[in-house]
Amino acid sequence: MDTRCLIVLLSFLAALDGKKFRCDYRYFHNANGWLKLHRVPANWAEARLRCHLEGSNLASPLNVGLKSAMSVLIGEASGDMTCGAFTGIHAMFSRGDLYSIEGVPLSKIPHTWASGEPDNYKDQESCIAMLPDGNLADVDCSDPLPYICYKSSAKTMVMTSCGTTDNEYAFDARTGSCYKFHSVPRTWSRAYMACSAEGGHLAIINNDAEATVIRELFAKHPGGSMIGNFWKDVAFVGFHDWNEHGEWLTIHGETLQEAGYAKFSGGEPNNATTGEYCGAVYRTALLDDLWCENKYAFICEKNPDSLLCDNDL
Ligand SMILES: *[C@@H]1O[C@H](CO)[C@@H](O)[C@H](O)[C@H]1NC(C)=O
Ligand SMILES: [Ca+2]
Ligand SMILES: [Ca+2]
Ligand SMILES: [Ca+2]
Repeated sequence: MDTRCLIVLLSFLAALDGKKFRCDYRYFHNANGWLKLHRVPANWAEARLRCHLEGSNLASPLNVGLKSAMSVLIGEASGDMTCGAFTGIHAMFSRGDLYSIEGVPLSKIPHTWASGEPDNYKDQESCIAMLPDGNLADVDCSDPLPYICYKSSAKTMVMTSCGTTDNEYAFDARTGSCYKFHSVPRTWSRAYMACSAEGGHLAIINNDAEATVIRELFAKHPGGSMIGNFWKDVAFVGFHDWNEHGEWLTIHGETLQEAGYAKFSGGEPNNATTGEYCGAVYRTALLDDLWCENKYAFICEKNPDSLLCDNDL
């Protein structure tokens, strides 16, 4: 094989690598995995959760390869990133005990501090940011910063027909959508975030066939299969009163009638407890209003193609 063929072959393999996890992540050989820069600043806890929900970890410069990949991303975004980006290094569990998300202690992470750091300013700095020059600083976990998520390529992943490596999404030919039942309960807003991070959205029931799909999903998740002290006969889905109490619209802005399914359960919506402004379904797939801040199971829906980014088409 001549060199030109080899280069073509290698770049082809690199392109495949780049698609094995998700197209919004970029593969870095020296980091042995995929990274994604989140430019919209978030506090550390939100950043950790979003990476987790995307199937990755808030990135830390665990080795020189990861550090250089993170520096590339921070460098490309510099200008809006003079304060750097959050790393996964934190002391959330015990002040002063700094570990990466993966549990690697700071003493085992090669690092240099920016001048004057760490200073634990006002005794309020329990998270570690990486500056554009690669040096670290301790910062306030509640101040929003951009951040980077990392997915190691150590485990092989399979891209399913749902356009994701998350094999909990299952395609249903009756609707042409993929569905995932989340049995880890979350508030409605966190449920929305989880579906969005997975490349989907809280399920929108568009017809009776889809209501049947939802009923069958529930049947596969009997109450006894879910861990925790929450009501197991309801799940959040994609409609809301958009804070105009009284009118229900889907998260895509349609009335329930326009969306194609507006069957509330008998007596619902009843605006019980402290006011119920978030959309849910019973096991029957009949609709219910629920208190947004309570935690319940939820159902995500995903277009099988929706994680294809523009540059893949
Ligand atoms: C729902 O209940 C809350 C609390 O009781 C009340 O303040 C609110 O006006 C009710 N909303 C509607 C649309 O009935
Ligand atoms: Ca500091
Ligand atoms: Ca739908
Ligand atoms: Ca209700």
